[in-house]
Amino acid sequence: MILHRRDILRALSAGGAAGLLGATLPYPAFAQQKKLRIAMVVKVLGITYFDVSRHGGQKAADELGDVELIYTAPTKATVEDQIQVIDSLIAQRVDALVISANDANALVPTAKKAMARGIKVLSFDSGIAPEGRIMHVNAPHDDLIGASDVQNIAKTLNYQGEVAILSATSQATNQNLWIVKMKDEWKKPEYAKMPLVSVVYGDDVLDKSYREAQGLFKAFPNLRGIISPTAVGIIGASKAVGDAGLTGKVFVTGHGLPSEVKPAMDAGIIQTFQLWNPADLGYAGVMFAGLIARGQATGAPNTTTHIGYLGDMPIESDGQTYLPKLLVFDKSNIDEFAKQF
Ligand code: RAM
Repeated sequence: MILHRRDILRALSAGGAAGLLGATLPYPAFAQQKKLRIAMVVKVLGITYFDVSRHGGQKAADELGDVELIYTAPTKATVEDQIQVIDSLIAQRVDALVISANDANALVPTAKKAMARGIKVLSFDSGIAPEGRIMHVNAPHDDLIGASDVQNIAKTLNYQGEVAILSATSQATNQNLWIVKMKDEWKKPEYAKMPLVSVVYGDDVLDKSYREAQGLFKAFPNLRGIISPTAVGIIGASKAVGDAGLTGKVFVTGHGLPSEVKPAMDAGIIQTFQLWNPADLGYAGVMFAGLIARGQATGAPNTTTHIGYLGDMPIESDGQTYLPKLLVFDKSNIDEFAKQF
């Protein structure tokens, strides 16, 4: 077939390049979105909390369509190991990174390198410092979480007795912020007879958390409470209390998955503890990353983005969006939540 200039012009005005090439080539193919590869990098492998976040992330990937979700982490919750994991993802030229940071500042150079290559970098759960990420998808506000941790153990102990904190790693952004906020709450006069005696670190490792709790029993024979704001530490601390025959004397609270914490609550070691839905956190992280990578959101402070079933999520002036609901668990609701996560 010989095409004359006027035929070409007619074809172009009728339907663009597809009109010219004939009906066999579907025009929408030209408009199709690029397949995205989004990597979710958590603190460490093997933690149920992050496995639940991953499910949320996968749901977001499915809803975004044409997204491959890569879920990975180091085997130890250290920033050095996490940098290696991220470097290899940069080499694989992923489109976006959604990172739960083992250290807010030490990840910045690596995150900047990724961003310089066009990779969209977000943090979720545990933040990267602002210069190393576009935005941070956070749990509920840190001050709310920290204050509630102290209130929870105070209610159990009737505002009396020595309390220690058993955290995750000493560099974790989220745990360290919560500890700062707990200490703020602790300054209030109602806690005068409930002193904070020590802060120790179980490194998000069950064995180490267990041993750190045993160390606390030895060092503080009058210890009455442990706040463990980590889904691993709360289990290690509770097991140590039970094994040491201290049930009824030492009580535990903090952050944990209802399904994992329920036995300790049934045993009377924990009366109340808290969390948010980790699946929501992973869902929001991946959804924001996908929308930013596709140019459908900026992730900039003071903007609001519709995040699927979570609805409109505003990014505050600090570059963070927060989950709205802090869930506090006790005997009245543990069974219902243990079925969910
Ligand atoms: C631990 C992790 C995570 C934290 C939860 C509550 O498993 O450190 O970052 O958010 O606990």
